Amino acid sequence: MTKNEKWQSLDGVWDFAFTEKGLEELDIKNINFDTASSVPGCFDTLPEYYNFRGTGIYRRTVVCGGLVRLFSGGVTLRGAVYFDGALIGNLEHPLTPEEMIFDAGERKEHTLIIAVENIFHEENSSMFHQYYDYYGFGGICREVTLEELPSCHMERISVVPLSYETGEVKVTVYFGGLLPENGVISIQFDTEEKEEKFSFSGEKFETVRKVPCHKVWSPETPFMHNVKIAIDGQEKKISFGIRVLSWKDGKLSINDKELKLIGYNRHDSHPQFGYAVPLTLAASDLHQIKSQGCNFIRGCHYPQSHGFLELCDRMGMLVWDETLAWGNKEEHLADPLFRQRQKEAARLMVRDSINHPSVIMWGFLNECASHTLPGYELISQLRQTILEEDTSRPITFASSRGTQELCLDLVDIVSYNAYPGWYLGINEARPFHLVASTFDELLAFAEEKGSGNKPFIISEVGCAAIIGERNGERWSEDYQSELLSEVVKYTLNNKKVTGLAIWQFCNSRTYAATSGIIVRPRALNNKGVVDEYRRPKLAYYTIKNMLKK
Ligand code: ADA
Repeated sequence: MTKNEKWQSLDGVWDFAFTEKGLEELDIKNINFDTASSVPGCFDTLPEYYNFRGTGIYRRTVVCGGLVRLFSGGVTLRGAVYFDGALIGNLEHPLTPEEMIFDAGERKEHTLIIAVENIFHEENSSMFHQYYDYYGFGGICREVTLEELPSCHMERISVVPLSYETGEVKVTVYFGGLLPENGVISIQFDTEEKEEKFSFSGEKFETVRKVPCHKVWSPETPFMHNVKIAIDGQEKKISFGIRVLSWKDGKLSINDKELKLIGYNRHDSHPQFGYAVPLTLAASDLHQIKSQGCNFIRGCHYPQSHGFLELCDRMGMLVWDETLAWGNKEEHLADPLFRQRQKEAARLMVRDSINHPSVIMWGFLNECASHTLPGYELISQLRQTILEEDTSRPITFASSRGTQELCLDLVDIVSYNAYPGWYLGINEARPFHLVASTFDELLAFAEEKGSGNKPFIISEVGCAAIIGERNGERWSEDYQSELLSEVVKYTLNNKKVTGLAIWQFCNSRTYAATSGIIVRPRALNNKGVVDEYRRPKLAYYTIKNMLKK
């Protein structure tokens, strides 16, 4: 992350207005900003707008001039940005980091408006459908920053570790604006006194450097290095870790040491904050997870925030980062605009998170129709898109298609969501024996399809428990605890299973289903091992005891 005198955080108090109109119907010059709100924040967690659907309009002034980069860490569900009343661009990738570079004109006080709509659109191209099993909160959920840029500027930097033994890293700097024929770039690692200078031209500068006195990043030793990179008029400081991932012979390794991943799916969700989870709460979640002996988080089902990933980097937590989606159907996967947006979202996510050592795999399209031809096509396009940006991490997605799955040849890690003991075995009182048979069958299927040599992750498994219910039946804490202890035992005892992401860490807001046998009491997905306020259920302690042995 870059912080210098040209850079400003726009987080804080903004003027606010709400309207039931959609983004396209706004008359932006005639908005009555009658109240204030916070950025980041989800407006529909506030009492006046609780559960409302419409557009939240945020306004503030900002002093800047010349070429500027506006960065948004993520809005939901879609947004539009206005500068001095003129539309600058749209934010069409929910909860995904996006930026806009534009000319702000004279350096003075300007008016910035970000309007975000939480109205559902049900066309096939829509990125956020109402049926998703997570609530469609509306707001500017993550940070907003602004940087004034020189005419030739660094657009982004990636630092990819090449060897944990020698400390070699590949530094790539991408430039934008007016490209000089003979620019000078300087690179300085950590507290080194000397900076190295190089000349550059064109859009990209690439060099392999050996980091002086390097220390290796691992979950046990999460050591972070820094590099300061400067060109005329601009300086950026990037944090990175030196660790190398490999995936072969059914194993996923970090620095040649085999990993066993155990942890959770985690929604960035809280009843009072929606997706705008404060950093303190994210830190507290991670401490709770870590204190159980877990080392893995699947960031479901959207890219993770800067703050969260920074915490994971520093705490040695390993992360699966994925794009926003949920159970997308064949007709979505075949839609050209949906495809385009998914590919853009994957590119934005990878570019934004590439320097975080905690991110150890890329994912997309949770539980899509991956048993269909359109699914196969889009998954191969997404794989290609990610490989264009990063080849240092394995690619996966969570399949719910069991032995109908068509896309195992397109992933580096086979990942399956399955719910033995909950959705499977619904007519049995204690179907815990289904845990082993379900995952044994999926492992055998992967083998049969020629993907038996790929690491295998149980990317979701779990069951709901209402806090305080202790009658041993479904929906009780004891039932959840017994089921999850079977799952953890199976994972720990099975060499073929590389990882487990239990569904889920905390209860998360969704909708109360109106039909079907399995409903969502209190409009929450109640499968957390802690509830929505992070109060531990029995399973939390059971897992802790098993892992800490
Ligand atoms: C799916 C899905 C999760 C959640 C879960 C459940 O596997 O990927 O987001 O909805 O089911 O609780 O049923």
